[in-house]
Amino acid sequence: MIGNRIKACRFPVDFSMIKEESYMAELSLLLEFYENMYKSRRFDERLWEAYTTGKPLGMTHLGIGEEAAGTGTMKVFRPADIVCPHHRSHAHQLMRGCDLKKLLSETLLKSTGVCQGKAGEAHFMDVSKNLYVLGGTLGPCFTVPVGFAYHFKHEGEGNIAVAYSGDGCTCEGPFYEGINMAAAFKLPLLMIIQNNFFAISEDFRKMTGLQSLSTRAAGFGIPGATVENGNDVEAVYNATKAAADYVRAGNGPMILEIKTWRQMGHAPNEAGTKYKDPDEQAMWMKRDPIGLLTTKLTERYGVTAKTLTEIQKKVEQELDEAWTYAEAAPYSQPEAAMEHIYAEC
Ligand SMILES: Cc1ncc(C[n+]2csc(CCOP(=O)(O)OP(=O)(O)O)c2C)c(N)n1
Ligand SMILES: [Mg+2]
Repeated sequence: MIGNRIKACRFPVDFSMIKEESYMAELSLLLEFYENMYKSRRFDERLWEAYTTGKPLGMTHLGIGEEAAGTGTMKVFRPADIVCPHHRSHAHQLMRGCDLKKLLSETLLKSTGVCQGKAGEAHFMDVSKNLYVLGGTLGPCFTVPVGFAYHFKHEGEGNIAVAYSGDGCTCEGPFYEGINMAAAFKLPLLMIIQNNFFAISEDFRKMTGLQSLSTRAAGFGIPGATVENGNDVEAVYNATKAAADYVRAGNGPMILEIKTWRQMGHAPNEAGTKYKDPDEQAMWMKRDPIGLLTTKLTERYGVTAKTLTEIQKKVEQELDEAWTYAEAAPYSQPEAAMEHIYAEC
């Protein structure tokens, strides 16, 4: 039962009644999750290797250890929903189907990137996928998905807006203004807090008086729920499905918190982690999301090591091709700076 692992506060669905299998389709879905999580892990590890060997990179934030959060949530949303991941979101972008070569090119600030290398990671926007990264001015950017949700409410076609935030960003004022407006107008907004415990070097339990950030929902008169082990992709998927169904049904917004763990430093150039409790780090390393899923696949479903190795080889080949493509591509030229500022009518 996922009820043991998900704490709900004023959530209208009784999680204790949802069996793990109720929303989970079948093995093929878990294998899809595995492929995406492995791809995201290797994407980030290669970026780390590039940084440590002095290759030129744009600003990047690695999601190593947080792959289940992006993968399990993103699978739930429809193509017409508008999703706004935060700055640590390669797993989210890959699961949404963003092109690997264009994603890597954008990270390397090349003209073959989805935004011609002018956005980089923080402002990555793939309009064809209805995906807009909110990674620039953290806080004010949360009012943007409220606008999308406002549009969807009036459009009336059952689409929802999804905003992601880290734990730290939930301490910014516009976060409250945005959610308050969404609550007041009963907008179809799902707010996902990807709580990796740290905002750069600050532990959220020192920044706030809270143990769980979804409890903030009570202050807006909306439901909130927390996935306590957000490294379990199955639990993440099930909870997100229930939450998205609730918002899509016209009940107004809700907050879903996914507790996970940033295994590395904040960013490659801020790689130190001395501020972390070593016992807590060790506990979460044992809960590595890919490790948990591998155990589940092999022990519960009898998936062989050979099958997983084949997936890994396929992913490595795709990544090799993407790196060759992106590294060979030119940077945007100065004259391109004046393009794509206004919509061309
Ligand atoms: C308004 C604003 N203040 C500060 C920053 C710099 N900054 C970038 S990421 C970050 C930490 C965010 O922490 P959290 O929300 O927990 O997300 P995480 O990085 O842990 O995924 C900060 C302070 C920013 N981008 N915008
Ligand atoms: Mg954080």
